[in-house]
Amino acid sequence: MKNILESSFVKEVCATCSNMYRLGWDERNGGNISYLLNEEEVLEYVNPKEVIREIPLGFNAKELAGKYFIVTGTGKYFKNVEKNPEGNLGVIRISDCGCVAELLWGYNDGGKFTSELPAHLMSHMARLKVDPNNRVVTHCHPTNLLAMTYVLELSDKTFSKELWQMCTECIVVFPDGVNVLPWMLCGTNEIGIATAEKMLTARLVVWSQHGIYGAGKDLDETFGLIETAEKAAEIYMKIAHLPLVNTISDEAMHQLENHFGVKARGGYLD
Ligand code: 2HA
Ligand code: ZN
Repeated sequence: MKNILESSFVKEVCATCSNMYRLGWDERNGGNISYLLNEEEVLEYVNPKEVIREIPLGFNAKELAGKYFIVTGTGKYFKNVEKNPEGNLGVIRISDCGCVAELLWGYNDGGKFTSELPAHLMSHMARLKVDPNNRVVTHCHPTNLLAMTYVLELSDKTFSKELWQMCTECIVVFPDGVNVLPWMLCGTNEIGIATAEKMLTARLVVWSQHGIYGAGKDLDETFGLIETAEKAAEIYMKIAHLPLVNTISDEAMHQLENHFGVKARGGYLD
């Protein structure tokens, strides 16, 4: 068995948690990451027959049976993940029944996966339906995106268009826009179901007055997606109270679509 601390997936999750912490998106125990691992790769580091503990999921994830994930732990601080990966992260396999997480490494202080695992695994199931290459789901609390949910109508189209208009590259990075959920109780199966539903049409889902979920094919892409939306939100919050003199027109958005070979969400542009 190779040393899992040397694996690219542990190193990348550690680096991502530190970056997100430093950007101020993950105060205290805020935020969580789940990363669907390639079976061949993970089995270089863990013995699939040595299950440390079985942890009930509290919902059914049968579509993900047999899949391996690395997941941040509940109550853990992103700030500390890099210093102590084995205490703050876990590698789990979803059991055949889809109702139990089989712990193969990590959570070594007796801990368990994030309280937001329903939203994570349900989002994985949803994204895999539209993009078989999706591997990462990330949740965090980016300051400006959160601020926007206090001052803007909570509609998918309004949010998407406002963000697209704040930076030229936004429509290229997230042509599907962002979807928005109203305030809901976090850590529940209900918010998981609602998030997954919204994940069918966009890779970004805003949780009003709470944070955001992003999904993508790897950690870099998912991080970059949230980073781009948060940058746009920052500009929005800098200008929202000022008279708007210029913007990016829908005509300009069409030029961007053509030039970069992307297609904006249907019905969002004139
Ligand atoms: O786990 O961010 O939404 C900490 C959170 C809950
Ligand atoms: Zn949160």
